[in-house]
Amino acid sequence: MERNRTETQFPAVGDGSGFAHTDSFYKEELQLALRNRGMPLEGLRYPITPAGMHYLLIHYDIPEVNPGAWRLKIAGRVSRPLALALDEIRKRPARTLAVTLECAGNGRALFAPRRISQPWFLEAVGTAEWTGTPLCALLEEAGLGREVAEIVFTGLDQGIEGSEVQYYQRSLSLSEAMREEVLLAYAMNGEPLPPQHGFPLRLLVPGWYGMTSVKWLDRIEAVAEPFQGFQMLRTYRYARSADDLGEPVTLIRVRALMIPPGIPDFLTRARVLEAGPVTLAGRAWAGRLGVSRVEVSVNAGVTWSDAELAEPVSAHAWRGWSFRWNASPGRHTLCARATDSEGGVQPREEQWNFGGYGNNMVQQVDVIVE
Ligand SMILES: Nc1nc2c(c(=O)[nH]1)N[C@H]1C(S)=C(S)[C@@H](COP(=O)(O)O)O[C@H]1N2
Ligand SMILES: [Mo]
Repeated sequence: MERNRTETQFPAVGDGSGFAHTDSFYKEELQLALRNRGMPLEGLRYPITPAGMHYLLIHYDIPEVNPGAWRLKIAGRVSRPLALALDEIRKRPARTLAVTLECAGNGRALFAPRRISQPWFLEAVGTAEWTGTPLCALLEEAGLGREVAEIVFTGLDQGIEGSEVQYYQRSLSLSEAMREEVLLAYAMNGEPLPPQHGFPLRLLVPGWYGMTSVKWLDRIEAVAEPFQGFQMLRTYRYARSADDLGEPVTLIRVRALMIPPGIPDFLTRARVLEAGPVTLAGRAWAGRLGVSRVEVSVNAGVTWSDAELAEPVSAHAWRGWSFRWNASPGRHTLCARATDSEGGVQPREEQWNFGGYGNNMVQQVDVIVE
């Protein structure tokens, strides 16, 4: 498609407000949820999430790529534009990093009202070992102009959002793009990237919410002005309303999640466990910061006790926590909350915003002890 706007009106979902006010989900939300799976929370057991269990978020379609013909273009305000084949990228210095990735919309479906979009509860997270070559060295080789302010990353996947026909595009400031941990990744958990995770090459920006890590890279451009594309200005903002620009969504906020204890009721997923000692466990992460503390409450947040912390899986990944609980018969609401290394703590109440981003309020797990 040559045009970049469409006049086509697509049918409204729900009452047309863009929000849902009940616990009933629309078929459009189910359709997105089936395409973009989450990590079952028992997957928190694994320090490195098996690739088939890692969450997925794909705005449009997974693009078809012919790896032989594919080239990564590095262009814009550079003195030596590059077009690199996958083999050439794989021959460059490689780094493998364990990185916890979380979608900025994780927790969106828990907001009231909820934005009609990808309806995550808490499962849009995972940690993989990504192998790739550092972006900074490639940019240096291309020779950045002194006027360069940002680097723009464009994917091969095309779709329509807000009437704009677009390729998925995000930018980073030059200083963020030049950080040593930013990778152009071609492998996940030691295997070539699966199509759904960005084959043949994706950006990986540790510490940032997932939208920054552009998949199916087509080109990287150095620009002199802040990039004002749809995915920068019209979405991924902490805004109060459609007219409010708000602040950009950037780094991952502190969060702890719990492996649901006991056994589930098939349909409702309600948890049932036996009275007596039980180890509650999970993982916690804080984007670029470390996690300094995890606390557990077994009485819906009335009182809190410190959990034990395991070493982080890597400098860019989650760390395990565990807590011994002597479960007494009855109904209990379990909570875990993390504090980051700067003292930031997860809120108990939702911090509502228009797009449904960054909802790191404390998780509650209802259990029935028999
Ligand atoms: N090209 C492209 N890159 C993309 C996306 C996309 O739709 N297209 N989704 C982004 C979002 S919102 C997230 S959360 C992460 C998800 O990465 P994963 O599917 O590998 O977990 O990819 C990001 N990169
Ligand atoms: Mo996302």
